[in-house]
Amino acid sequence: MERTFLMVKPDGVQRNLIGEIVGRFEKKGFQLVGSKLMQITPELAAEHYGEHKERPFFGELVEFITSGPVFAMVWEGENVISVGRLMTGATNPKESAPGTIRGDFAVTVGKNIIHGSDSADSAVREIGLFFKEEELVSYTKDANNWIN
Ligand code: FUP
Repeated sequence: MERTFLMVKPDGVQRNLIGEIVGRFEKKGFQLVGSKLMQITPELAAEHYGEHKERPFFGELVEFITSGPVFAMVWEGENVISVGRLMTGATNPKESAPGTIRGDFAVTVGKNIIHGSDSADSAVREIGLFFKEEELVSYTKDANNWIN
């Protein structure tokens, strides 16, 4: 089953959007297989955003992502990488459609609430950067067994 790395950025944590975002992915039908509230170090930030290291906004990006706790998650499900990106919305909230997380909650590209892996290779790389194998769980759900 496909897995992706999603992360509520410091602005999303500060604005109390963790529950909203987790709820959207749960209700969609994806399964949470790992999560943690954590502080990103400058070293991890530089590694995570390595592809942007020559870009003019790199310094600000690292400063922002290390400015407060983030909520890192691994989600599992059919096509979760591409559907997760759809649910996240375009990078620039000016272009992200209403109904997407960025379209509903963000105004500027600098503070755009959520990160989501953009490919299968990125997902593997990012999950490995943020989580140890033993922090991820595989399980099946059967809600009817938990009512009585
Ligand atoms: P995304 O995959 O949608 O998160 O976007 P990118 O990987 O292209 O960019 C990562 C982050 O860099 C964005 F979330 C915000 C920041 N960024 C800027 O600040 N300015 C830009 O022009 C592009 C990206």
